[in-house]
Amino acid sequence: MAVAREHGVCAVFTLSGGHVFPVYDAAARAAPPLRLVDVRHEQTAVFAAEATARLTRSPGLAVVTAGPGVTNSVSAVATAWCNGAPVVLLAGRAPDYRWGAGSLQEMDHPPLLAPVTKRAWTEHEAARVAASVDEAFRLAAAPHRGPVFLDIALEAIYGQASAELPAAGAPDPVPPDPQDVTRIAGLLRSARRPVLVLGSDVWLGGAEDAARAAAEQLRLPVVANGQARGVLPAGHDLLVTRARRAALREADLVVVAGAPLDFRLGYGSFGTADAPAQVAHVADAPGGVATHVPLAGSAAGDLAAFFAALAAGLAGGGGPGGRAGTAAEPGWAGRLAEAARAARAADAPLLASDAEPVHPARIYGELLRVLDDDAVVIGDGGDFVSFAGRYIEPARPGGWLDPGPFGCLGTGLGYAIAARLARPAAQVVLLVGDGAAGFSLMDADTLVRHRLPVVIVCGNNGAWGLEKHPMRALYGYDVAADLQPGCRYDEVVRALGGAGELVTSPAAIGPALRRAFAAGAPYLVNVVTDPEIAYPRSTTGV
Ligand SMILES: Cc1ncc(C[n+]2csc(CCOP(=O)(O)OP(=O)(O)O)c2C)c(N)n1
Ligand SMILES: [Mg+2]
Repeated sequence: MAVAREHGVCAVFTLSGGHVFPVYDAAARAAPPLRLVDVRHEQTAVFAAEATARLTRSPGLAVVTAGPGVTNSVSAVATAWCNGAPVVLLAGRAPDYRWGAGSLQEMDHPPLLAPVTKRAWTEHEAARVAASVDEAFRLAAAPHRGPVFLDIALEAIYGQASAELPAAGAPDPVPPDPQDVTRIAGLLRSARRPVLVLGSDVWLGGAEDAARAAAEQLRLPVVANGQARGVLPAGHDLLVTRARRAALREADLVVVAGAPLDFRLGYGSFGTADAPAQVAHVADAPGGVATHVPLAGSAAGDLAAFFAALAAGLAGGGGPGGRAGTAAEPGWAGRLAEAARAARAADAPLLASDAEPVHPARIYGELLRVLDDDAVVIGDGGDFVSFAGRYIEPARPGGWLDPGPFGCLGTGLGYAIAARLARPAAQVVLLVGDGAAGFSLMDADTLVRHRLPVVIVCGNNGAWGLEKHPMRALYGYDVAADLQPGCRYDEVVRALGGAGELVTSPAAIGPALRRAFAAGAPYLVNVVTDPEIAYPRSTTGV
């Protein structure tokens, strides 16, 4: 635990099991003790560790018992893997001396975890535990970040040994190759309609200020994804996320930094069939540069260094488009800004919808009135969360937590627990679908036991909406997509010691949200919404 603390760990997320008691003993007896946050499902522990990493930008730690403790963690580890989140998962393991004889929960875990971690291995020697834990943290935190798994054989974890504490300290950032940056600068210089796409690694890599400065200096329209949402605050004249479709279609050059070129970005194909855009991909490590699309430029390395070098490379001069030293089309950025403004203006009627049953957009209309700039907003669900992504434009980076490309339902309570701990003074709002709620709502008990007030807004359409509507569209009918209409998820939270209420009319949403934020307790606002409203979706991810 001393090693974990050296790496910035303040809380250990866990669910008890005898294979890991020595870890608890070390945390409890440390001076000061390390906070143990014991949850109701291992998945929640790992999601909480992941969200800690994504919010604090230092590694998160989850500790689970052998066998089912590990297998229950796998979906959350895969989520951290897909999100590039530095997470260390420490696990117990059946004893070596009886290996093969069938001990309780005997399982060789690393092969299960290897495909979704940077490394998964077993420590067998008590004397080497400290060094292995140190290695796990270093590896998790080095770009491209990700989860690391270490299990410790029973004899080793219960064994006694003294070991030197490894010296702390992060490795120096590796800047991208200057020639690669020069090439991208050249592309930008001659582009007429450039767009800059920012992804979560911009935030995780501490490059948000450099990215904003570069975008502003070069007058680049910006589309922000994931945790980069907020790098340019809502209302910024270069922020064109709401006009992303036009921006990425009309662009002649798209520079994507800190995000993979996956389904969320049309697999890296921009422009039109007749006039494809050039693409430059910038990743925080060489393995992250896309290989499935032709790239006009690429760079790998520290993203803050990339943006600083790019801005320096393009400084000075004067171009026809008003963008220093470039060939940008006059009015390009302004045109997209206008399209983004028009999209926002077009939202107004739905955000204020008086329809009954409630239109999900109205929930966001009400939420936007009460959200602070530093709020942490978490989405766990289908259509309900897609609406959130459309309507909520964060004021600051790092406060938006969606499940990322693995799309795993059930992140909600784990993320909320971590958010409350990481940002003690900020509003924490979990937006959860009624379907998604089923995966983790029992962990409202954890919020209660650990006195972690968060606001949970359940978009309750009585359905797995994001499956129901597509199945209907494909087959003309749907099965296995209905849930109980108006189910009292608020009563679940009340039964667990929190608070909540049911809302069935649009006018009641605002007052309920205000009560929830004022409650100082875990509070679920259960809003019954219209099951017939489907999110207007253009991508399926397939
Ligand atoms: C663990 C997991 N199981 C299944 C899915 C498939 N899935 C994606 S969205 C969705 C529906 C979510 O329903 P709900 O949370 O109620 O949100 P809604 O779409 O109704 O707003 C399902 C089942 C998934 N993404 N993750
Ligand atoms: Mg639903």
